[in-house]
Parts: sequence; structure tokens; C-alpha cells
Amino acid sequence: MNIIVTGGAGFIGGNFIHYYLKEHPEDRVICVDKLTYAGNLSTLAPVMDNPNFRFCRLDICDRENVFSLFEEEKPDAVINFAAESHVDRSIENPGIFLQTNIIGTATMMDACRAFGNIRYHQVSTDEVYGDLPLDRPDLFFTETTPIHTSSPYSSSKAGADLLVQAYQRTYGLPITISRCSNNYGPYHFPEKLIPLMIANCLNDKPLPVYGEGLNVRDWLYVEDHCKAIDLILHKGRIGEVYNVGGHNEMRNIDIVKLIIEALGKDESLITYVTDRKGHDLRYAIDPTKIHEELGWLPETKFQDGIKKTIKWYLENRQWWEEIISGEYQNYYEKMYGNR
Ligand code: NAD
Ligand code: TDX
Repeated sequence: MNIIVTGGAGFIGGNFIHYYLKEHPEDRVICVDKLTYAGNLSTLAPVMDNPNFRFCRLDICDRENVFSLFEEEKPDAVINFAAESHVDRSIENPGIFLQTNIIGTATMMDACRAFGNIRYHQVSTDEVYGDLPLDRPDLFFTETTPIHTSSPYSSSKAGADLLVQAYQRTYGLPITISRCSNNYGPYHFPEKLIPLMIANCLNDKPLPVYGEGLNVRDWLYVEDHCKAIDLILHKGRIGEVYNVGGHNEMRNIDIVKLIIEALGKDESLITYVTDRKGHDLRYAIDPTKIHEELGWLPETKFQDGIKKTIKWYLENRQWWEEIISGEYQNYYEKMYGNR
């Protein structure tokens, strides 16, 4: 198979490309990525010389060049990871989220339609379901939970999901959608909670916890997410949505304390800062459908996954130090300077 993977220079797309080329050495992967602030070619360095891999710097909204690439590569499938992905940035600047996440999704699907009704998978998020109350641990998101979004980011992802479903119903495009919970692992951009706390801890910088740190996220090791997407691509039922997550709910403050302990630092680094606007309280996935239909279950326990992740950040300092020494400093000052 020839597959186009968009957003492959980012966190999950990059991990997916490493996973996919290892698991399917007979297939060819073409990575399409615009290389925004979140894209790093160093994430793809280990596969750059692989003859079954091609990198193509391209915006998924650039219709003309996307169509030329399809013409040239004749892909059998497309997996769309490319997105603006950070909730805090969407609160500052929603426009680019609508552009990439909605128009980009439509452009990729139009290309799939134009070149033979190509198989299309949309990488979505549990954030499209909004949030759950903290005092109802019995409630979980299922695939039939209504869409109910909180941030410009989640709204743009929900808009994309609706469009993907409309392309199936209207044009018969063979699509699937996965809605995953919070991922963590190697190559995670240090604007997100876990890598930000690891990097700040290692630099003895304050650890900015929003509000009281009581919000809950359902954490999944990134490789488990990659396995789920691989399964859905090959065995998922066309037209279906699959929730992906692992019954691994944790409060933000507990994650931060765990990282502090693992790195032998002091809890005095914790700084409570002004809460995120519209901050979702709790995410929790019910993964029954993907388990029963495709046999998927998360394989990495959080205690093991977080150790592996911290070890990766210790052993790959250059990867993240390069990021935080550049434009990231302006971002950090803007978001946290007076918070
Ligand atoms: P990321 O921000 O780390 O990476 C995004 C990648 O997309 C970057 O390489 C960037 O350069 C590229 N990109 C952005 N705009 C582009 C454009 N217009 N054209 C081409 N490439 C573009 O994101 P991530 O955390 O790896 O998330 C990947 C996908 O998974 C996203 O669709 C996100 O919504 C979804 N998701 C993420 C999580 C999570 O916990 N990180 C959880 C569930 C779903
Ligand atoms: O400095 C911080 N302090 C803090 O308390 C940051 C960056 C975050 N937080 C909190 C906010 C959230 O409750 O930690 C939690 C996790 O925050 P993020 O890492 O920004 O992730 P989240 O907002 O949950 O969204 C993530 O999961 C779903 C991804 O960024 C999305 O792309 C994905 O769809």
C-alpha cells in the first residue's frame, strides 16, 4: 500500500510513521507536513533514508499542490493527523484552527474523491464530546455521546468530524474516524502538559498548574494510539467512529507531582496560575467498541509509559532544547509571563 500521512512531523503522526514503517515494511509512506512551529524534521530523522519513505513539505489547505501529489503518488489511503492541536493557542488565535482543521480536512477529502474514492481516516479527539463532571466517575464518552465542544480547537475538530461523515453520506467516501484521549510519549511538543513539566523541572523552572490542578485527563501512551489507528485502517468498518482511550484518568496535579518525584525535584516548583478559559473538567473514554470489534486494548500501563517518556526526554535533550530555545520563548512569555 501507498499511504499519505499528514502531520507526520508532529507528535502523534511522527510516532505513527515510525510504528507503521516497522510493522508494514512492504508499504510506502508519504508524509505531508507544512512544518509549522509544531513540526520537527528531526522527529523524522530516523526514517529519512528509508526507501519506503518520502517527506513532502506541503500545506494540506494547498489544493493545487495536494492534487498534484495525489496525481503523482496515487495513494491507496490517507491518514489525516495534520492539525493545529493546542487548546491554549486556539483561545488566542482561532482563525488558523478553522483553516487547517476544517478547510485542510475538506481539501484532503476532495483529493481522495478526485483520485478514485481513496480510503480516508480522520484522527480526531475526545474533546469533541466536551467534558464530564468531576463528581460523576460513572460517566464516560461513548461513540454516541453528543458532540458538545468547549474551545475553538475542539470546535474545529468537531466541524471536521461532521464534514468527514457528510462526505461519506453524500459522496460515499470510505472513511473512518478515531477519537482518542490525551496522548503522551516521545516527541511530544513541550507546550503540552507532560513535556512542559518535564522540561521545566529539568531546568528548575516554575511548574505552571492551571487553576487548582484538579482537572482530569485520560492518558494513553502514544504507541497504543498508533496501534489503534493501524487496526482501524486495515480492519475498521467503513463509516464508523471508534473511541480510543484507556481508563487511565489522572488529575493534572498528580501528574505534575509524579514528574517532580521521578526527577528528584521539589514540590516548591509548583506555581498555581490563572485557569484556562472554558477549561474542560474531565475526559474519560469508554473503549468498548474498539475492544469488542477490533480486539484493541491499551498495552502500556501509565507507570511504565511515564518512566519511558521521562527517560526519552533525558536522553534526547537536544530535540527539545532546540525547540525551547527558539520562537517558543516568545510563546512562553506571552502565555505564562503575567499569568
Ligand atoms: P502536533 O501539533 O504535535 O503536530 C501537528 C503536525 O501537523 C505538525 O507537524 C504540523 O507541522 C502539522 N501541520 C499543522 N498544520 C498543517 C497544515 N496546514 N498542513 C500540513 N501540516 C500541518 O499534534 P499532535 O499532538 O501530534 O496531534 C495530531 C492529531 O491528533 C491532531 O489531529 C490532533 O487533533 C489529534 N489528537 C491529539 C491528541 C493529543 O493528545 N496530542 C489526542 C487526540 C487527538
Ligand atoms: O502549563 C500547563 N498547565 C496546566 O495545568 C498546560 C500546558 C496544561 N495544563 C493543564 C490543562 C489541561 O487540563 O493540563 C491539562 C492537559 O493540557 P494539554 O497538555 O494542553 O492538553 P489538553 O488541553 O487536554 O488537550 C490535549 O488532548 C486532547 C491535546 O493537546 C489535544 O490536541 C487533544 O485533542
